[in-house]
Amino acid sequence: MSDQEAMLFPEIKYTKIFINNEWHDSVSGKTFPTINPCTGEKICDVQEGDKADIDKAVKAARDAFALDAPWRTMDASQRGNLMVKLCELMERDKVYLASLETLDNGKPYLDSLGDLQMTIDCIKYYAGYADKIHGKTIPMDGDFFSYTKLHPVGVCGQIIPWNYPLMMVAWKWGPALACGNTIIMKPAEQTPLTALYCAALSVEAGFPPGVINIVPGYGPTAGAALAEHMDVDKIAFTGSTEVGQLVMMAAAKSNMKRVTFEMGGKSPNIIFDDADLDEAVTWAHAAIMNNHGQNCCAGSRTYVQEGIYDEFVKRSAKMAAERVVGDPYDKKTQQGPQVDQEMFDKVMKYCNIGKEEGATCQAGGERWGNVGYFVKPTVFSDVTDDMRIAREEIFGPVQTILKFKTLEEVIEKANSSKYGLAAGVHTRDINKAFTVAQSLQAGSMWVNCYDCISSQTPFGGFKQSGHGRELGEEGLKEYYEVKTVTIKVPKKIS
Ligand code: TXE
Repeated sequence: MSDQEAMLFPEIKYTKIFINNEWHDSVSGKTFPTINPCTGEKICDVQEGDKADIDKAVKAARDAFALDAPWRTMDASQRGNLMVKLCELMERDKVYLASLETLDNGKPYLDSLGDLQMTIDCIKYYAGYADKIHGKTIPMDGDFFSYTKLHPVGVCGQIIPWNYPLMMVAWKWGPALACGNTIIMKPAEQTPLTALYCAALSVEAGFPPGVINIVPGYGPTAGAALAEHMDVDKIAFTGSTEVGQLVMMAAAKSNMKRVTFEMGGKSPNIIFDDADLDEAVTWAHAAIMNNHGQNCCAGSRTYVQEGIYDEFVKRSAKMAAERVVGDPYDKKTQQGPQVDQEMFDKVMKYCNIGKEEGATCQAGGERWGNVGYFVKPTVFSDVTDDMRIAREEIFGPVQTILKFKTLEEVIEKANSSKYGLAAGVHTRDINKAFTVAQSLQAGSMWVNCYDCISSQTPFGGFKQSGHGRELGEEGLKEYYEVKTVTIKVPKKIS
């Protein structure tokens, strides 16, 4: 079977809680359904983890982190080897994994394959770091010898969302495993299936029991239990800013565990009059429409300079109207359904708010078809900064196009948001590009491109979009503690 051909009905192999390399039923006996967003029908029931299951998983992860446990006594290079082996198994099963991702999430199959490639690249990138996490020797004053040792933080809770289920596994597991931590992951309730399959692959790869544990379940129960657990050393969260605040409070109130957050955004994408118009329209369209707008760094505020505004709107509306929506297994499809009823309702609500606020709906603005959670690619023009559609995260395929006159004005407007995850600027003038790049409060800044993310480059948010960084060397730093060891010596020899 070629990579291009999806499995239309991938067999569902794993639906239980994964602890100590074994599959468990939930302590409560409860299950929850995961839904096919194309149809609204149930795919299967999954064991519903809760506080009691989190306790079991934390115990397993703690035992696996004991000083004499195989994971702690293993060569660092061997940790890297296990990670590479996991990548090889993902590669072997890529048609299955990408098909399963599409079934559970609704994203086009070719996008799932692309996500899986980035998943593999990310784990491989961090695998290379496993035996290169070096401390320093430090010329301390006095008769002492001092060195730093970079220690794994310990037992790490990882709570992930549903928009990139496979990639989120890699972003979280990669740096955690490279540093030698143990993991309890709670996948999103909408999309638990691919993470569970990756867990099965981790056994085949040879990870010792308890190093990786997965507890599917709901946020306020399983997620909260992880965030407030007294024996979890760190929590890494990707999701909404509102829940991020809850997780931060839970971390503070329990044991002050380390925290890293990647949360929402309302990212500005700025197009100057002198930009290559075709290129800019295409980048700006992709910036908001990719992954159905369910992208934390989506370019959801398109600022266009007044001289090209009308033409830009016209071309953007045409592009949105021509975007192919439908069956995600069809290779021509660019956009599948939103992930669930709640997200569909949220996007439809904002389409209505946009119309009520007086923005002009140039394309879409309504449901696509009459089954599942599909939304027509939508473009609003005449959007002003005070409108809710320009301020709040819609998380759907809704482009809002705002007009600006000057460089100074657009910098101020772009920065006037509680978020600061990403931003784009399109211009042929290097000075304008540089000034914008220097001025914007955003963790990622793209010039004449958008959403260009790689394992090698750090990613994360200013302001309420996040704390800490993922990916790159910066992402690794979030998963180790720096220990300074100072030894009294008889006489300093410099
Ligand atoms: O997010 P939640 P939802 C934004 C986006 C979206 C909105 C709501 O605007 O429309 O958030 O999405 C777990 N304690 N983003 O409701 O609830 C939950 O089970 C601990 C942006 O899906 O934040 C899931 O695993 N955990 C974002 C994860 O948190 C809790 C991606 C995310 O869910 C919890 C997703 C609790 N009390 C949504 N409540 C991005 N940054 O990419 C929920 N969870």
